[in-house]
Amino acid sequence: MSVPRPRPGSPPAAPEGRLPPGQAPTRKWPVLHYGEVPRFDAATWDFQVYGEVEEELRFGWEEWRALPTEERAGDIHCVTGWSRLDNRWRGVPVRELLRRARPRPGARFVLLRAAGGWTANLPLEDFDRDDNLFATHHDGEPLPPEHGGPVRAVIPHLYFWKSAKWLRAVELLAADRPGFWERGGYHMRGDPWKSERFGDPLPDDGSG
Ligand SMILES: Nc1nc2c(c(=O)[nH]1)N[C@H]1C(S)=C(S)[C@@H](COP(=O)(O)O)O[C@H]1N2
Ligand SMILES: [Mo]
Repeated sequence: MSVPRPRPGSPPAAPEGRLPPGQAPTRKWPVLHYGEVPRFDAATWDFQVYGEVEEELRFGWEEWRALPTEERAGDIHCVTGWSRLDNRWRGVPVRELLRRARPRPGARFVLLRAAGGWTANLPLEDFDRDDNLFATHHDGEPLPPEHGGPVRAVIPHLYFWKSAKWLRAVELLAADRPGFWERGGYHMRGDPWKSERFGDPLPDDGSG
C-alpha cells in the first residue's frame, strides 16, 4: 500500500481550517504593490502617529530602532487568492504605540500612510490587536525593500492589502476614509474569513 505523495512543485497542503474561502496556499512570497519601491534614507525617514490622539508621536530611524520589539507568527491571505502560512514576523507591537499615543474617545478608524502617498484604512478595533505589528523582520531576516522594508504594517487577520508596506504614519480618525484600493472598490474592512473582497459602491463625494 502506498500513501499518495505530493508531486514536486505542487502546492503545500494547508492544515484543516487554516485557509479562508477561495484561497490557495503558496510557498513563494509574491511581491505586489502599486508604483515604485521607495528609496530608504535613514537620515530623513520618520514615523508619525497623529490625528485623534492625546499625544502625537514622531520617531526618527535611530529612535525607532530603540523601541521594544516582539515576535508573532501569522498567515498571509492576499485578496488575489494566495495564502502564505506560518510567517514569523518581528517588529514593534501596534499596541505599544497606541498605548503611548492614547487614542481620543472619538477615535474609531485608522488610515495607514505609506511613503509615496499610498494609504489603507481599517477600523481601530481591527488595528488595536495584540497580533498586529509594525514589522521590520520576516522569518529572521530584515524585511527586503520590495516587501516593505524598513517598516511595514502586519495585520494578519485581514487581507494583506491592509498591511501597508513602507509605512511612515498612522492617522487616527473619527470617521472612516477610504484608502488607495478602497477608493477603487475594495472592502473597507477586508476580513478574509467573510470574503470581504469588494465593498459597496462608495458614495460620490464630488472630489473625484
Ligand atoms: N505601500 C504599499 N503597501 C502595500 C501595497 C502597495 O501598493 N503599497 N500593496 C498591498 C497589497 S495589495 C498586498 S497584496 C501586499 C503585498 O505584500 P508583499 O509584496 O510583501 O507580498 O502589500 C500591501 N501593501
Ligand atoms: Mo493585494
